[in-house]
Amino acid sequence: MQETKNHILIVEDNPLTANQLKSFLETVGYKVSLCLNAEQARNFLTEETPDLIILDIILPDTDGYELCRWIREETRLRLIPIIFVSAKDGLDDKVVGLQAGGDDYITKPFAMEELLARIEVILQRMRVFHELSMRDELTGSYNRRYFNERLTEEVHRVKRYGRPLTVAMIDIDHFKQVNDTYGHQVGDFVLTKLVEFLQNNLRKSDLVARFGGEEFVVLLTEIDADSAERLMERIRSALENATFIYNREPLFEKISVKITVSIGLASCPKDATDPERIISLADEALYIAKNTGRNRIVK
Ligand code: GH3
Ligand code: MG
Ligand code: MG
Ligand code: MG
Ligand code: MG
Repeated sequence: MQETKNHILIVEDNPLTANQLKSFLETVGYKVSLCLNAEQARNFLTEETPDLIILDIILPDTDGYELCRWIREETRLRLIPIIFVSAKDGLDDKVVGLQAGGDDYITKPFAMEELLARIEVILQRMRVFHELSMRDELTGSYNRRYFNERLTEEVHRVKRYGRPLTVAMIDIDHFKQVNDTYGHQVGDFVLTKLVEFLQNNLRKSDLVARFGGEEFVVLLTEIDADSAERLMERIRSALENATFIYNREPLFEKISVKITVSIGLASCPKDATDPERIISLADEALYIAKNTGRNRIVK
């Protein structure tokens, strides 16, 4: 069914309703957490980021509307789908719920099947949304936003477990000439091929992202500066010897393109332990690589 179990938070003060719902959702494969009031839910949400929240409105402390508004104001939580489940069945109640930021509203008593169907529609849409929001459209690599998120997480891991990471900033040399010589379409093709090349020559755990234009960044986990330099040097040299062949329609004329790249490296914790600082050090190293002849690595 689900690849990784989706995590649903139920906020419901009636223990009987709450537990029925919980065991039903667990039976169909969800991981379920339960909070019996708004205060508990707030505490839970400062630690955890569930995939969806089922929210009762009448709670012993703050009401569900208020909790929903609070969730919508928290950056990390604001996109979590919220389904109100309430005995309040007035038109006004529903409108207020949706205006507070609820994605859906279902009245008690309800059929479990209906709630489940609504949950699945929303989660399916969220999966598509997440997939799109982390990818670069042209190359299919991760995008800069996703890279930044992951770098922050990985830096925490470095601090916790002490295993280093290295960031490689990669910029294609004289890429403008590729566009000028062969046209933008071939340029786009080369960008896509470069991503493929990097992914094929890196470890599965390494993350390739498009940082902007013809600049890419690789997040190399559990690897220090020296090993990362050896790894990236192999890639730099393999790329220097590779030829990308574009079949230009309609005659499928073969266009051979060769590129080189300049690479700047920065490692955590050796060079810096702040994500932004790591990126700017890699960028500075890249700048030096560019100014000392290109087609080289600087760390
Ligand atoms: P350098 O060695 O100094 O990096 O030279 P360069 O020509 O690679 O660098 P410059 O910054 O002068 O030019 C980058 C070029 O990359 C210009 C821009 O049109 C091209 N570019 C950026 N994004 C895309 C894209 O999505 N598709 C294509 N085809 N070209 C792109
Ligand atoms: Mg209640
Ligand atoms: Mg360039
Ligand atoms: Mg550039
Ligand atoms: Mg730059």
